[in-house]
Amino acid sequence: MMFCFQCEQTAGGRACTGRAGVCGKTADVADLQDRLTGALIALAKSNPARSEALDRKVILGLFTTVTNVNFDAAGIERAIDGILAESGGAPPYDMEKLWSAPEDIRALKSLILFGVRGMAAYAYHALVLGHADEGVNGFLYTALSAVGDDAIGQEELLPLVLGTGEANLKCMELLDKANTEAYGTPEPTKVTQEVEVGPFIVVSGHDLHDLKLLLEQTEGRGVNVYTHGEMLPAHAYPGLKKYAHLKGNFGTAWQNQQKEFADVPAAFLFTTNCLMPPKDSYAGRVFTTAAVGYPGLTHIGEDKDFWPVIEKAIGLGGYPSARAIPGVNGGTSVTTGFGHGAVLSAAEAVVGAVKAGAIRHFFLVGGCDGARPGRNYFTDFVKMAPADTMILTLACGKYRFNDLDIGEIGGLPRILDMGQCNDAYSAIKVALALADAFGCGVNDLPLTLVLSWYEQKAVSILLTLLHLGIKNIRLGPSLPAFVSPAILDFLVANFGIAPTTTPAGDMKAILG
Ligand code: FSO
Ligand code: SF4
Repeated sequence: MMFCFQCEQTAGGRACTGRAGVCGKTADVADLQDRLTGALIALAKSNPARSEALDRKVILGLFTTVTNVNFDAAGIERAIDGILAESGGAPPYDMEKLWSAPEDIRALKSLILFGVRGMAAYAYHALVLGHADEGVNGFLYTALSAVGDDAIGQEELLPLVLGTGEANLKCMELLDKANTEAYGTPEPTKVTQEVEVGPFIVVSGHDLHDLKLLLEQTEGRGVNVYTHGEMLPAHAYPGLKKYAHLKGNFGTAWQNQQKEFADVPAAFLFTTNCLMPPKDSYAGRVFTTAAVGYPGLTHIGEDKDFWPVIEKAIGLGGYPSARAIPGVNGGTSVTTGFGHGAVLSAAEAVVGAVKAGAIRHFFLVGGCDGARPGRNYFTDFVKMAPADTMILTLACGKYRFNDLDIGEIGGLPRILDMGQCNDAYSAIKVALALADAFGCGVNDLPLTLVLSWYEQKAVSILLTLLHLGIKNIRLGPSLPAFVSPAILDFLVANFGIAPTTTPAGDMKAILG
């Protein structure tokens, strides 16, 4: 029987244990993902001779087990064989030992394991752009060894939990460097949600390198490219927006894909999560690459020859007339590109606006979106935010409100989209710079973090925020099932983490 409780939509708020998880992962695939994790742990414990190639395998192995990435048993089996071949004959660690460990040990090890799974996704995106960090990669082995250490105690695990956050900060910084060195500093950019006539490809996920390769391969072929989900911030990078056939953004957040992709005469490419089991009505048009996999879908391999995707788009032909695919609030355009480069270049004006009382408070309302009805909280919260407050946002949770026009303060839109989830790094940089400008600590700023979480990248980011000592984060729509009551008490006592309640109640508590 499967056991998985790594994401926010886990069954009954406890664990997915039946024949399949809420995400559609079958028990067989869950077992294989456990076996892959067990093989990675055995490898880490065997003190292997590290190499770039081995680090890459470990990074990809961890990334493969993130929610909504890989549902393909055959592909996961190959990954297991690849890891076992490196671990000197050591058998995979039995993950049952982790799932049945005392609940506080299990909670701490889960925070570490899920945190490094999320971090590995970022390490992978940096790696394909030629950037790696020994501190980051080395930590993956340290973390895996600790998860597989049956004698380790809470005192040793706690620093590793915060250490995961520290390593992830380095990793997000690395990815920020990789992205900006490759494609330039993001600039504020208005993105249409209207699709033009003619063949088109919709690219989802976080991997800018895959998008760039696809843009090169589609150039001059009469095939337009649209971003989806977490790929939206790509429009802000000079090195990507220069492609005239990168036209706009299609649809909203990941959980709406089964509805939004039906009957669309286009090809879809998933470079990362969040892939949902495709419906028959459009499965023949969905392609995967890198760590993503689903049985029956065409996978674009390491050669990154996207011709099957392009050919499919040409065959489907696109819409016969232009069509708007509005956001969840009916808006037909969104703005992105307010990373640390853009925001810090306006820092003087922002600091001045705070001092003059034009900006009373900043909210970072960001994180993942998901299917739970309670996630309306985040739309309502932003709608309710007073006119003298700014909303910083990032990741796919922003689709709850990024098509709203809630005005400007001092020439800056009140909603500033900082980018993908990994661009939490930008938010951290901005917060540290503001604290510097005001001569105070980050916790003394007029800034509150209201975070939505779904999968393991959000776990890694949360741990980074805790590592930085950021307090009083509000987390929703529900708290992680893998955090035991005692560990939650610890987080509340030391970091003031609070579950979201109601938008009005939280707003009142924050602004007084
Ligand atoms: Fe969303 Fe999915 Fe970026 Fe996540 S598309 S939920 S935290 O993968 O990674 O925000
Ligand atoms: Fe359940 Fe989430 Fe695990 Fe999928 S990833 S099996 S939904 S806990």
